[in-house]
Amino acid sequence: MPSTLLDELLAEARPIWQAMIAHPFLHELATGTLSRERFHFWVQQDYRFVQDGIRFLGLLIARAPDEELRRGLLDAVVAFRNELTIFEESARQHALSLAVEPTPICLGYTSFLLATAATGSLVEALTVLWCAEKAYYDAWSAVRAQLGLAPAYARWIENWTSPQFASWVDWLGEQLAKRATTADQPSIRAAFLATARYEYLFWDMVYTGSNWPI
Ligand code: MP5
Repeated sequence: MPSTLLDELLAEARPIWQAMIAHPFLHELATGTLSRERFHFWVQQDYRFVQDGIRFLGLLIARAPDEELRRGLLDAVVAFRNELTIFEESARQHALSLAVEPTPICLGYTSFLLATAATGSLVEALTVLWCAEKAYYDAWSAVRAQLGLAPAYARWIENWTSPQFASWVDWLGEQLAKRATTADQPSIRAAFLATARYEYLFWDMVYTGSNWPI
């Protein structure tokens, strides 16, 4: 597999990526005009996402064939665990309940992640993880470029734009690129596109308040 795999995936998903970065939720966040209600909805739903992200990593660690991959993913579990604390502290500060049901889109996305980790190939699972992390790195980097480390959002911005997070995303991309074969390519592309679409949908869901109709 050529080392351009990652570039090709990003190029194919570019329209989705651009729509994601330009989404009104991120635009309003970056310009300081996002309503508190919308931001709190993101806090509640993303907390659910990260909780399932830990289960996803657990499945992937169990399937990882070597120590290098297991240890890298184990470090990520610790980082995800620390993220839960950021969500919990923010929720406490704003008297916000985190005991909410996942919306259809949140549940769809996390179910897709867990199903891929349980029944997809190892490289498919690495693809969805790399895509989700890269999407957050790019989305929050765009926010940071406009807003800097504004106090209201500093912990989130710092979390997903730090040099450590950037290194983790790069490491993950390298793991994917070196393990993928040419035969894996169609399933990798499908997994990447589905994940990119879910990333767009997640921002859209928290912006519009999309939830179960009944
Ligand atoms: C991430 C996230 C990044 N928190 N939420 C969504 C919808 N996509 C990606 O994952 P992590 O575990 O917070 O680094």
